[in-house]
Amino acid sequence: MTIVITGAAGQIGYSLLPMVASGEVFGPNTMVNLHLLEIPQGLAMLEGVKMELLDCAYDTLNNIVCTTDPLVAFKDADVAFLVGGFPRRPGMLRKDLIQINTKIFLSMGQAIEAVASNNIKVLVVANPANTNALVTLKQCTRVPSKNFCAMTRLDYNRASAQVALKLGTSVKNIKNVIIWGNHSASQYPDPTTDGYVEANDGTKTPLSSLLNEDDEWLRNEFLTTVQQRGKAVMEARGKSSALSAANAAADCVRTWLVTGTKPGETVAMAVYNEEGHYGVTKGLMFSFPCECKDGDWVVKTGLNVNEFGQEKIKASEAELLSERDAAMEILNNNGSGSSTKKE
Ligand code: NAX
Repeated sequence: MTIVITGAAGQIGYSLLPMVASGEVFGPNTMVNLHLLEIPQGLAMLEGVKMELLDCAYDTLNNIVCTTDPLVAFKDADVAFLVGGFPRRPGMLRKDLIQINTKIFLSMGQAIEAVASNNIKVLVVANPANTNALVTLKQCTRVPSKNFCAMTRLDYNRASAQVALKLGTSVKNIKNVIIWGNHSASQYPDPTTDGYVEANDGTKTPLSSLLNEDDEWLRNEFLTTVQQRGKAVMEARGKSSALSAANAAADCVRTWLVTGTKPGETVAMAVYNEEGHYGVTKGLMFSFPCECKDGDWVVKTGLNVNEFGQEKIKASEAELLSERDAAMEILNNNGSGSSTKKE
């Protein structure tokens, strides 16, 4: 398989590369060719990372290409992790972040359209992840919109871990926590609509019955902890949450493309909302509970979201609509609107 990792010399790249190269994501019987994309300033560091990867002598690593040319990176690519982007600097407005990254992801989408495999699967990690993914997929006519996903798996892992801590149980027993919406502070982490604890003997207890006495925790401390976790890690470590982000990217792609979800279980993925699920505007990249099978995902439908949850979903939808409008305006002003392939 040919796997692209953009921003490969960055922090998340450094944690993600060993997971992809060692077989931890695609399994011990799949040989991988790594196509690593950087900007010119990152290339020297990337060469150092390549040396280390060679020195790991992974059985499953076939070949490494380091490049600054997206057309080389995406050539015949089967899977892409889009991690490279322009980071939000102190004092920078989200609008400015969207402006710079829209141009970057326009070029990623154009390269995918030009040279990638027809069935490439793309996970967007770089922020603003949902809108970057939308900009990318809009450039592609050969590749179905279903093949693009923005990462909310880290939020799902964070939320599941907080619930496990609260209940004093292992995180492996916590199932079907939902992340609704944007990978931003407007997301709605929701353990009680469909979540449950699965005991070692298989008994399932709904999280709504275990946490219902504690509305205050659910609606305040829990929400803020998950929504602000990236910032808290940044403040404590002085660096971004690269290890847990890389781990989540690996989890997301493994579940989506390799293992699938177990029957009845869901994970969080921000996917192209073609159907208008849960009343959310069609055409946004929105995080929903997803079931995965045979390299595909479906949104789990029919869940009953309470009024509090519906308000939160609306708020995140509003943020995504304004991000989408800002990105589309930039594409239009850039002369790329008319060449935007998908409406
Ligand atoms: P770093 O700044 O350490 O690395 C980013 C790398 O991307 C750099 O090496 C840079 O040279 C490269 N890059 C920049 N523009 C590029 C381009 N056009 N083509 C190729 N490479 C390019 O950031 P890191 O901590 O690795 O984070 C990467 C991205 O992940 C950021 O946008 C960050 O906001 C986002 N995150 C997303 C998360 C999620 O859950 N979706 C969580 C973690 C993280 O905050």
